[in-house]
Amino acid sequence: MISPSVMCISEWQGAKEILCELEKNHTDLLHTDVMDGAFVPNLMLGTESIKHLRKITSIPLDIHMMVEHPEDKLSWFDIQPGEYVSVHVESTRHLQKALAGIREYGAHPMAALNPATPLCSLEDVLEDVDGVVVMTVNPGFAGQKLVPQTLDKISRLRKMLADAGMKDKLIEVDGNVSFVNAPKMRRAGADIFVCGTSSVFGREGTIQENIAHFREALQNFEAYC
Ligand code: S6P
Ligand code: MG
Repeated sequence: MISPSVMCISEWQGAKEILCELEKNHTDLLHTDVMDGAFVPNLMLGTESIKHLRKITSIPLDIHMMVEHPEDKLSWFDIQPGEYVSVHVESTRHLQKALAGIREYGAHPMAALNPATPLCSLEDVLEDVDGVVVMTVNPGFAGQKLVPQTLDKISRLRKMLADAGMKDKLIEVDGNVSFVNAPKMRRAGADIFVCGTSSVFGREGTIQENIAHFREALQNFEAYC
């Protein structure tokens, strides 16, 4: 699945057309970053913007909550069945409660990990998630460089899930998922790819061309690695 990142749509005036273009190109999800200025050093997409987004696009949201104490804030977002919602392991002392709360809305609970957070922190919530978001940059900003050791982390997570008999759990990758890095992430076992300034919203090529190029690189990942 591909999940273009809303924060990388720079032209707000043309945002609706860009969203239509993403729909026409069968985008699976719309990655929607929420930042509170505390968990990460940035502020982004508030509750009203997210409600508005749902009115202007039919693409299911993939909400990435980079906020402190997300369990107290889930009710602010009008979470819809079928949406993906990720909360950070580092952001709460009540991770299981936050994940169970997301499930109650009929959404897909996802646990997100910063680059430095070890995989063992997930061991006791694997049954509560539909997938894991591996941050491949430190969260907060678009346009950053891959933290290289996260590629191996994706492979280790894929093995950890297989060993636990949970092959169906999804791995989402977020951060510098470029035309060069995405095939390596696919080979390592990733399933959902957040597309930002490194790919779909890169300066060269139209959205249509970039999505086609990106899908081709994922389908034939071995040739691109
Ligand atoms: C970053 C945020 C991401 C970015 C995305 C940008 O904290 O969570 O979802 O929007 O990583 O993509 P790129 O290709 O510019 O790194
Ligand atoms: Mg994100």
